[in-house]
Amino acid sequence: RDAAEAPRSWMPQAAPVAPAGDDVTVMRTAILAKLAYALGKTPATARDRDWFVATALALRDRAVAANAISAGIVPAKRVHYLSLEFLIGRLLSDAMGNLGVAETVRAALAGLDVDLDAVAGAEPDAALGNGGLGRLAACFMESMASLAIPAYGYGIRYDHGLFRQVIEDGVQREVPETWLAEGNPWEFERAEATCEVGFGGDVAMSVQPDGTLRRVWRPAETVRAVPYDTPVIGRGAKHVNALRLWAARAPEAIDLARFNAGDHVGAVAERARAEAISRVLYPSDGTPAGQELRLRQEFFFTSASLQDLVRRHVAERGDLRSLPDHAAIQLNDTHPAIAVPELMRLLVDVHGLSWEDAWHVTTQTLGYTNHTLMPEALETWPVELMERLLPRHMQIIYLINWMHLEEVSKHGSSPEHLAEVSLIDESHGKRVRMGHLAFLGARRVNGVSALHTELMRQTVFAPLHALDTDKIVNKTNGITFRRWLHNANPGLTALAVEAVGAKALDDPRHLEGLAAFADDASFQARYAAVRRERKEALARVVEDRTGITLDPEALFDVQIKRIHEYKRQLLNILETVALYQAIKAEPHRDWTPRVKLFAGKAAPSYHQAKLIIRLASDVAKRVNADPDVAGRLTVAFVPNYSVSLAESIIPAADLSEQISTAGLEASGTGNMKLALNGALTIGTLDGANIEIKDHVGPDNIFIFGLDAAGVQRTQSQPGYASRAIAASPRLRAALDMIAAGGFSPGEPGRFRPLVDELTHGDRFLLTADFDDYWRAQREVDAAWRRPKTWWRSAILNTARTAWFSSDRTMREYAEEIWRVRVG
Ligand code: 4GP
Repeated sequence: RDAAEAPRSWMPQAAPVAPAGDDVTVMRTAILAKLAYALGKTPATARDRDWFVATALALRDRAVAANAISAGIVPAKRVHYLSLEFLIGRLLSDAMGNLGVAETVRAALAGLDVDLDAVAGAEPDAALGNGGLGRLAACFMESMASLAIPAYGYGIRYDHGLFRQVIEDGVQREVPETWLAEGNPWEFERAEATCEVGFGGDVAMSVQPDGTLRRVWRPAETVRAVPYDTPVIGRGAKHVNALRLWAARAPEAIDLARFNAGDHVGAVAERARAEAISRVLYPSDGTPAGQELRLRQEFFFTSASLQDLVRRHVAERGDLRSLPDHAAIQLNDTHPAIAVPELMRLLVDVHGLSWEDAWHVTTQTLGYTNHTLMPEALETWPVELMERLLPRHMQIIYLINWMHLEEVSKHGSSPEHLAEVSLIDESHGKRVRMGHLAFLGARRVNGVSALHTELMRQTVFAPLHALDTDKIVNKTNGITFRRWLHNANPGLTALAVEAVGAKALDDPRHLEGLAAFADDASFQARYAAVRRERKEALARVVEDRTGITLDPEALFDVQIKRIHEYKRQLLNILETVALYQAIKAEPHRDWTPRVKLFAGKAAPSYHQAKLIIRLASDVAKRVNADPDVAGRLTVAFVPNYSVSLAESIIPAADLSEQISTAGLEASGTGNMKLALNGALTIGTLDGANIEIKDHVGPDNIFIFGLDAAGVQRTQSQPGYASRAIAASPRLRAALDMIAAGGFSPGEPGRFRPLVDELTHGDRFLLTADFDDYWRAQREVDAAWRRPKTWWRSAILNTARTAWFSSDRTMREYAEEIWRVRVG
């Protein structure tokens, strides 16, 4: 195990949640019983991992007990959140926090001479997601449980989550991640609820007893979907939901005849093919899939989830026509968009509803959330592949499309318009537009920030929006404060509770009361002390992982997220190089000491992104070794970014880099986590940054660069990059140094592809924004030198970001999209 992820002395000792009067002895006995009877171990033979499993099992019992109260009661309406990704991280502190037993568990273990932090460090991260979209799903699950919204999360139980990132000489290497290697104590296998999912084959007609004809899909291949349920415990354990993840299994574990004939490998070939579906999380993030396996994954979990909820509805209510009254189904991006024809198939072909009734049920039940407008990330599937893998679904899609185009042409429509709104894109081979399909099948379609939603209306979905202007709504993202403040930053939470009362734990709007302390010198000092302690802890982690020593006195400037050109880590690195050159030129000036931290994974096949990681590492190597800048500038790329690493970086950050090209970051959620923990944002007017600025106030955020309209204007004027470079000696010098091998003396041409992209094209407008970014960074330097105003701004960030709680987001979905009761 990675030592850097281990013991975190901060965990629950300062936890704000009062011990629930829970008897330490009872807890200790429960843990010891699990250790003995579920693991077959004694305290003398138990490793940290064993203690973790025993503790998790003891807590799971309590979740089950809490759930027993609501189990058996059929709720009026349930939410079903379908997501190919759930980026959960560790669950132990969530479970302890929401069960209200953090102190009890710590004391129970301490009495056995066991350190809770070491035990917590033994839990692997459940990294069943790539980035923002998957982490959002995890925050939503936690908030729904805390708000007592009855819900199922549905996804895939990948054997291997997001790859482990190893950095060797600056180069990212992907190593398989093995979170299930020693089992998973949180989950229950529910083999009895297994579903069968088909692929391929053909479509036949069958005569029903009443003489009517029905189409029947006869799949050539069947895969079994076995559900595993993880309890999702809400705050105070008043409500528990389930995250139901499907594992793929072959109908026959082995071909015995083949095995006995001596073909030992061939005998399990079918099984390997079936189980490949839940083997690995698709490691890409925003690059075109184009892989049959990906489509198999999408259909696999969507079909199993729909079968599951349809079966439950029939058992509880009988008639499927009432499905929209009792079930809402949310499609997290287009990955489950195949739900539209699959639900139609289940309703019409399997349950005998009329097409009209089925379409009504479908379009009243489904909702669709879009997370990106980048053309390369909008899913389309070749018609040929769909026809081969899902022949009945392709027929249904054609029928939906035919009816839709008939309707559109009633109002007179040009062929160009019809081509735009069609479910089939015929511009380069025939492909199914999954975004269009989800749009037509959903009652509401939502964007994830105000700007993003507006851009959905104006760009990608403009022609469809014009046909139904009520359909697109905005639901600005949120984050769960219980993980990202209460558990990740207990020191700050304790300080806030002391200042404004424990009610802030239940309703973050009470954090606004902190604004009254923003100018209070002693409060500022305590707020700064909490930060200082987190920075020291982070410095230990970074030293451990990279060997780089950080000075906790310096300003900690962090950019932590997936590595992507549009997120512009390269802009940050260029500024770092320019700053390095400036310090070298005037080493005796009074520079503001800065630590630049980068962390994030690149998609394995995304070469430019991997080169950006390499540049960050090479710049770090040279800068950190140069005595002229020592104590003024330190750079580190921290490997293997994860939810757990985020939990230690975020409370330690002074400055949050949110510098995407305006119009391209749909929302961002790291921006919210960092602002909540009191880091000041340096950012563009993009995604939720705009709303963060509105909440914290323009004096407490550093905004720079082109806005979305400015980006569009600039992009329409070819040659902007060369003009910008010509106009900025500082940018030129930085680029020249990189291009001349200043950071790669052994291989001067190493970063040529990055420099070339900027000088010929610069799709993401780094050159256009560079000078203003430099200006804003120097403003940051100056602000850091005025501690009173800096801490004032930091406190105001914590006080004014309550609106970004995912509880608020979930309430809005519940009211306007799902029409389901909260609590
Ligand atoms: C991300 C967006 O890039 C990010 O802006 C947003 O905050 C997040 O979804 C949640 O809505 N998209 C993805 C993806 O992670 O895979 O498209």
